[in-house]
Amino acid sequence: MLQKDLVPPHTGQRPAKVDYKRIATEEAFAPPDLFDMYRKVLADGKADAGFTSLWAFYLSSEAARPQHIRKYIQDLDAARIAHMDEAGIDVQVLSLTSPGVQVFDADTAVSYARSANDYLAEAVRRHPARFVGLTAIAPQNPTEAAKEIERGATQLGMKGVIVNSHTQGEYLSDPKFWDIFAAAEAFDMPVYLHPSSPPPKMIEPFMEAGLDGAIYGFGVDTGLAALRTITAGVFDRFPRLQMILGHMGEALPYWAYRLDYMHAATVRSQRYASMQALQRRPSDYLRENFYITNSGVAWEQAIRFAQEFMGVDRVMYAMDYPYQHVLDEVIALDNMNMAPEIKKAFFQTNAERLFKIG
Ligand code: 1DF
Ligand code: MN
Repeated sequence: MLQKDLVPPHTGQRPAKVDYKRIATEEAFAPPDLFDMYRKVLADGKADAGFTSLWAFYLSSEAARPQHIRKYIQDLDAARIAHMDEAGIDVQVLSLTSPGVQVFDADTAVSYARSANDYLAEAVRRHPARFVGLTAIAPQNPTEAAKEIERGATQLGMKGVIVNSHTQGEYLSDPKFWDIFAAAEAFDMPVYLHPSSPPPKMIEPFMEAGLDGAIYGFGVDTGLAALRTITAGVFDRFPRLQMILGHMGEALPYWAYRLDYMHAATVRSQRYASMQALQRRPSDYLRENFYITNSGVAWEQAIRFAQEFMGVDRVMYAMDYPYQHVLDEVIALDNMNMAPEIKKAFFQTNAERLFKIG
């Protein structure tokens, strides 16, 4: 059936009580000093165009949405939990907001990641039934990032790792970063590959059209970052590694046929030294080494396609609070035409299994 209005209309209604838990898996927070540090990076003129476009806006705009985000992203207590209760969100899987520490110099990034992780772990200790934490890392120092993954897993009770698409123009497909994947695999920590703005070499045509942010640039850069890990052979080297992509897999499920066809053709014709044969097809890695969430996309047709392609065990719910805090989206997802056990897998049990919750 043709769906006319993709974005649900505002009804002012609250989600109903349901017989599954709603676990939201891509929910952002910012410690109290993060914005001061971001302001300093902006003032120093050191940040790239993507960071500057994003955070100069969110830190200074007086429009309603950025004000809402500034206010609630810093709360890890009553205000956030009141919003969760109102939206019927039982659990938030929390991560340091994008681009986290990846905009800082290496030493600052390493030390700030530690303190942000300590801060998050405290919040999870205060609200153990409501919050789950992911470990933020500084790819600028892969050795320290690997140690922080271990500390998160063994001392802080973290359930995964958060990292954003690129680090000052460098992608995790570069083997110099692979200690990060080794640690994530060894400690059984899924890696949420979250968007950030495209890097300087890529951003100009996005910026001139106003498309660098969450509307499109985020997804393009993050899909690219994920695809690069596949084609670089990360999952041949770390076959048990699991990664998570938001925003319906940053469109990669829709690309899967083309990726398989063109990867095979390119390898056969030996066109690029950087594109070598893999043990499996690109789509196999997507289906065996990735989970995806619907963050920012409360769209049944897209979710059903993803479930068909990925399997119903690999598609999870996310709200993207506070960036996309829309109760009508929760209602729309509750009302998806889907077998009850599949809806429960989407909202609850897939996240429980992957993040070892409860
Ligand atoms: C936005 C969207 C910003 C997402 C985010 O972090 C973010 C946005 C700075 O709308 O500008 O995580 N998102 O994941 O869609
Ligand atoms: Mn997000």
